[in-house]
Formats: sequence, C-alpha cells, structure tokens
Amino acid sequence: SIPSESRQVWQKFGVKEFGGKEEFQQEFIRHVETTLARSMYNCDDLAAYQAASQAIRDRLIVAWNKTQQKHTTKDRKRVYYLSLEFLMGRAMDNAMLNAGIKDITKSGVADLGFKIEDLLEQEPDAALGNGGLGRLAACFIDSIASTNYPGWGYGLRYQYGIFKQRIVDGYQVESPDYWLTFSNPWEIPRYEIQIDIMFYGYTRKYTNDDGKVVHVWEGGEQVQAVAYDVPVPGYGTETTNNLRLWASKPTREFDFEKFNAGDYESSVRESQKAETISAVLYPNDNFYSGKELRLKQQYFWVAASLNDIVRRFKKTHRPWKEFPDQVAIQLNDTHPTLAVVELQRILIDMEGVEWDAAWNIVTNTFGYTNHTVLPEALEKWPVPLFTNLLPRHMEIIYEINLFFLQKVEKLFPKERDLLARVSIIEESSPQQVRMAYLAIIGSHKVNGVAELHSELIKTTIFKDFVTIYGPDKFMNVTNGITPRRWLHQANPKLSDLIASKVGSYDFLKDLNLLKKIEPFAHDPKFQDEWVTIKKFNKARLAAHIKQSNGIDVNVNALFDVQVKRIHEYKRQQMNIFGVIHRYLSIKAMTEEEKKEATPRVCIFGGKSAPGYYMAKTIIKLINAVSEVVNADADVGDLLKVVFIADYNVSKAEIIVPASDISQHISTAGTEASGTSNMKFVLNGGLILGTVDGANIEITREVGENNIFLFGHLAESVEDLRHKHRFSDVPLDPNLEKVFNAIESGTFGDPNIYVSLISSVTGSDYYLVSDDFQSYLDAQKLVDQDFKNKDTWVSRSITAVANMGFFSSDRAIDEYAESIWNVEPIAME
Ligand code: NBG
Repeated sequence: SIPSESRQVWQKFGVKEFGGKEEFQQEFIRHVETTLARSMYNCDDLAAYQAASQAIRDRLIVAWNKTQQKHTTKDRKRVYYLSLEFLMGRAMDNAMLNAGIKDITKSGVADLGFKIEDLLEQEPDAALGNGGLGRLAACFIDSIASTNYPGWGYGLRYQYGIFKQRIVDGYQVESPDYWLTFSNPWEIPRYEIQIDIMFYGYTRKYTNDDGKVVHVWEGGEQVQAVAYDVPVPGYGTETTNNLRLWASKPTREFDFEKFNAGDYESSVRESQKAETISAVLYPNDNFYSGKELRLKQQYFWVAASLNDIVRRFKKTHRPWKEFPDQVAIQLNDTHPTLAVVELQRILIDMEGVEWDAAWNIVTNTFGYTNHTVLPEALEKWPVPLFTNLLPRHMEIIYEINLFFLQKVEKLFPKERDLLARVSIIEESSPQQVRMAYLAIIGSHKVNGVAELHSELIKTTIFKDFVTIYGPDKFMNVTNGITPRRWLHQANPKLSDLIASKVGSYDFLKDLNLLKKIEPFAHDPKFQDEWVTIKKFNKARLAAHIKQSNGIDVNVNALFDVQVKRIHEYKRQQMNIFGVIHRYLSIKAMTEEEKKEATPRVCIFGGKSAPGYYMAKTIIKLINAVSEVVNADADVGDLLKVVFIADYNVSKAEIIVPASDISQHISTAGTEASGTSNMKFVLNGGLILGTVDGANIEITREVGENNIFLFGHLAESVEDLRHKHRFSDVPLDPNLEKVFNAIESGTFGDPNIYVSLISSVTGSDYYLVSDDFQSYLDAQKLVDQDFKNKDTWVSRSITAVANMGFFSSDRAIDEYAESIWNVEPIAME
C-alpha cells in the first residue's frame, strides 16, 4: 500500500463526484475529446450517449469505491445473490435518477446541443435474462442497494443476451443479440481478477502423513474466469453495490504444447471453445433442457463466485465456523445449486474441514428460492453427464445423499417408499440428479415467491421435505418491483402528480406512502389530471405502434395488454380466442349495437423459446388475426389487434403505463407470482386475471372491486384435468364457434392451427375450455365498466394507492430479516 507521506498527494487529487451542471459538462467534453477521441465537429448522438454515460459512470465509481471501503472496514455480514439471469434493461436513466443527477445532466447536455431522450435511445438493453426471474433479480439488486444492504450480485457476462425477435409473415424469427458492439460503459473489466476453473478429469484419494484420507480432483481442462463489475447505485443513498459478471477466457498456458508442436490452428480452435462457455444465454423460460454446455455455465459461474467469496472471507482470518456469520448466499432458482457442493468441496478437500463441520457451514450459508412448480422446468441432470464433467462433485453428492437418507430412515423407519421419493438421485435410466432436492437439503430456508405458490410447493412438489424438516424451513416472500424504474422512470408524469399530493418523492423509497393519494380518488381535479396522464401514455404507445406496426389505434379505446413470455400456461391462446370471439360478435352487430360497444385495442407482446412449437403457433395466430381484423372495414375502431415485436424491458417501460386493462390469466396454480401484474397496477391499469400467483395478494391489497377476477380456482384444477382425461368433456360452445372460424380459413391456412386447437379439444391441460365462459363474462364486465369513466378512474387511483406492499424494498427487507440475517450499513 501507499506510504503515508505520499497519501497526501492522493487525497489532494482524489476524484470527487461532480456536483453541478458545469462540472458534468466539463467531464462530458473531456470524455468526448479524450476517451472517444472526437470533437464537437463529429459528436453524434451515439458519441454523446457514450460520453455522458462515461461521466455518469465515473461518478458511480467514486460512490462505489466509498461503499466498498466502508463495507470492508465495517466487516459485517454480506449477502450474495447468485442468479444466472439479470434482466437489467438500460442503465443510463436509472443511474441518473438513483444518483440524483437527472436534472443537471438533462440541462447539461441540452446546453451542448443534445436532447437527453435521444441519448437514452442509443443504449442497447442489457437483456441477460428471459423473463420474470431475471427481471426480479434486477429489481432485487436495485433494492438491496437502495435500502443500504451490503450485497453483491453474481452472474454471467453473456456476449449474446436474449435473442431479438422479428415477425416475418406472422412468424417469430430470431436473430442474435450482440449487445456489446459499441463496448459497454457500465462495466469495469477486472482483468486482474482471474480464476482458474476445471472441468472433466478424474478423482483419486490417498492417505496423508497424518493418516487422513485426502481427495484430489485433477487432470481436467482448465478455463479462466475474468470479472466484469457493474456498479449498482442505490436510490437516494450513496450506497453503490456491485454486480460481478464472469466471462470465460482460455487459460494462459492454453495448449502450449500443441502450439509449440506447430498445431496452431487447433490450438486456437480449442481456445475459442473456452470462450463459448459464457457466450450465450439459454433462451428458455420455465423450461429445462439438459444441455452439457448449460451445466458447464452453471459450474463455471458458481465456482468463480465461490472462489471470490471464500477469498474475501479468508482475508479476515476468521475461523471457518464463522463463515455463515459473514456470508449469506441466495440461490435464485436451482441454477446455482452446484454452489452447495462446491462450498462443501472447498471446505473438505482444500481447507481440511471435517465433513460434519463443513456441512453445517454450508447449510447455514445458503437459502433457496423456488420460482415454479411446472414439472418441465425442474432441473435434473443425467448422472453420466454429471460424472464426466464434475467427477468429484458427483462423489460429494452421493455422500450428501447417503447422510441425508440415513437421517430420513432414522426418523421414519417404516416408510420405505419415502427414501426413494426424496433421494437426490432419481432411479430412472439413466439416473438423474434432482437439483431442487439438493438445493433444499443444502439450504436453511426455502421460499416461494407468492402466498399461493409457497403453499403449493409445501403440498405438492416438496411435500415430503415438509414432513422431514417440519414446516419452518419453508416460507413465503412475495415478489416485488422497484418503484424507481417501474413508476418514476417509466411514468414520470404520474410520479410527479403523486408527489404533488404526497408532498415529496419519498414514496419512491417508502411505497406505502402511496396511501396518501387515496383521499383524492373522487376528487374531480385530481381525476382529470390522472386521466390526462393516462391518455398521454396511451398516445406515446400509439405513436410507437404506428412506427413499428404501421397501425393506427384510437387512444380513446380501451387498451388491453398482455405482454410476457409466450407460454401455454400463461394462456395467450385463450386471449386470442377471446379476440376472435369479439370479432365474430362485432361482425354480427347492428349499427345501433355498434354504437354501444366499447372500442378496444388488444395488444400482445412476448418471445417464444426458439424450440417451442406451440408458443410459436400462438404468435402466428395472433398476427394472422391482427391482419384480418385490422383490415376489416366493418370493424373500424371497435377492434384493433397489435403484436409488438421484440418485447423487452425498454418496451415494457412504454407499454406498461399505457394500459387500461392488462391480462394475467394463467391456469390457476401455474404462475408462481408474476411481477408485471404489479407493474401494471402501479401505473394505474386494472387487472383482468385468474386467482393465481400474486394476483391474489394484489386483490387483497387493492380490494376486490378494483380487479376483474375469473376462472376456476387452483384447488379444482386436478379434478378438471382428471375429467378431461377420463371422460368426454363437451367443448365450450363459444369456443367451438371460434374454432369453426379458424378451421374455415377465416385467418388463413387452417392447417397451421390443427395442433393448437387439438391441445384444447383433447386433454385441455391448461383448461382453456373450462375457463372460457367465465373469461368472456369478465371481459363483458370490463367493457361495461370502462364506459363509466368516473368510477373507472377512481378505481384506478384507489388501486395505485394500495400498491405499497409490492415494492421490492419490502421483499428485500423480508429476505434480510428472515433468511439472510444481514443488516443495512448507512453511508453517511
Ligand atoms: C418465474 C415465474 C413467475 C415469477 C418469476 C419470479 C421462472 C422459473 N419462474 O411467475 O414463472 O414471477 O419466476 O419469481 O422463471
């Protein structure tokens, strides 16, 4: 470290955060002229975005350094959030807002000849996630920083995020999302942090001089993990946490022999293979596909992160048993479950800790969050693949399983089937490693993400584990969203209006303060302003639709939105069948009846996994219906159907504030929580939804008059499915009319939709037919109620006023208190 007489110079010239506009401008110009080597004569919007974000980033780094120093000297427990997905979206607006420098940068760039909105548009989304799970991780790290917890995120630095979606001839076409073309000002490469990671190889054991059996894992392939740090600024606090993303690189010694032997080409080829580990995000949402490269990604990321965490702990020279007092690790779904095994391996093989003591440390360190009960989403790795890639880890898993099963046998000596049911190893051929079971056994707490979901995991997929561990190990933490991005940033006008009544922007930190607008729910002036803002947001979306789809939509129509990943369980098919039903009804209307009808714009958006045939068919049908309906002069403004391509975080920021109604219509019991439901209501849209996921708690908070619920309850689903399997259940008559229209070619070649229709007329696993009438009834009510403008707006205001519970700050406080046992560290 620097000798004390030199430190004065450091302190004298240490970089300070810029305070005012002029300092920002100075930094901006310095970056244009030096970092970018440009000038005022060739500074376009892209260069201006880069210079502005460099200036803002420098400021974040100053706060980041202070925070990390403070956290290190305070030496308190930290939380590490391990997630394979961080669906961050754009960083610049959020960085300005959280750092409290939005006004100075806005007017700062204006003086220099730029519009801030144009600069913001230059930034590509950091789309390192599929859907809700990845966006939740992004909201959570925002909240961890904003509530001053010392916490890091750990993930992978994919070179390709979620694919870009285009619609060609009505079909989804994917293209790669190479988001790093113009470099990424929001990351700091840490080339000095390089960690060797091994795959394959073999294990052997020997007895050392102390008579102890030592296990070694050797002879495998090595790759290197390089760290990239992304500063995560908290809102209204100096706390700036770290998101560390790992990239894979070939090791320095890479194939030195081959290289020397003159086999240059294959040496280079091999080294390129190392880089593919972190190259692409797997594009599946709620679906497991057992690819070896995916398991490689998981181990690569987990091993690098644990190495980092352990290294940080060892610097404090504490005894190992204090590890869980310093470190909490949250497993975001089962993707990082290998961390359980890796920590046990580090402790017993590398650090010489005894098995039981090590296992005690491990289980007190980890918490596991489950995000789905869908069987097709549960990770199970074939034992042969696993053994080949990670031989030592497989041995440790067998040990963990053995000790666990012995314990179960002791507790329940008579229950022979139980052992097979809860074993980490599924006795199929080939055998499989059940990752969720390993995660439960390796953690001290297991949580679901909404009340119903947390109950369901206890009574279905993890029932046996409740018997074994008792109910206290299982708990609920209902998801939340950050009000910074999803209210203030996406809907600045509404945020300003709310602030005028709350008296400040404090609700962005304490969302329960929204309650203060409830008394204005019936205030005509407030209602007017509320309606004006909604109309402004609808016009903004209408302009986007015009630009991207060439469709004119009427901003006075009811905007009905369903945007999310396309999945049969989310039932976009039911929505589009409902749209067809509406279309047929309009076609049958007299002119008088048409005057009474409520005009609607049905807006869809979302990506399908590239290999998910049924989801892709649903996208095709939506686009086919859109083409027919929008061109039908009989229909006019009464119905427009729009599919917005390439739905992502930035588009959500435009779409969410513009909805009157949004649909969250999963088959009861299938959507673990949902988080976009929260975003829509927070922005004054009402929900049309099933009694599922967080819809249930939203109903409790906003009141059942302010939500449109329909459909069968989760408790009936099993019976209904049973009926479909074992008897002839008649198809809903309205749905039959819809199918007749499709089959008669109203929307083009009916052959395209044969399997989609027979998925409903057959076993109807998602109960589309069972819920269809109830869905249509709810839609009818929506049409009627929308006509009554006064009650509609007061419902909208009341709903927003009661959304305080759904802040991710609240969720993080719950995790911190009941799972992590970490405390905030104030910066000032
Ligand atoms: C998803 C659920 C959503 C939930 C998010 C975040 C997976 C595996 N699960 O309902 O489908 O909101 O997780 O918890 O992606």
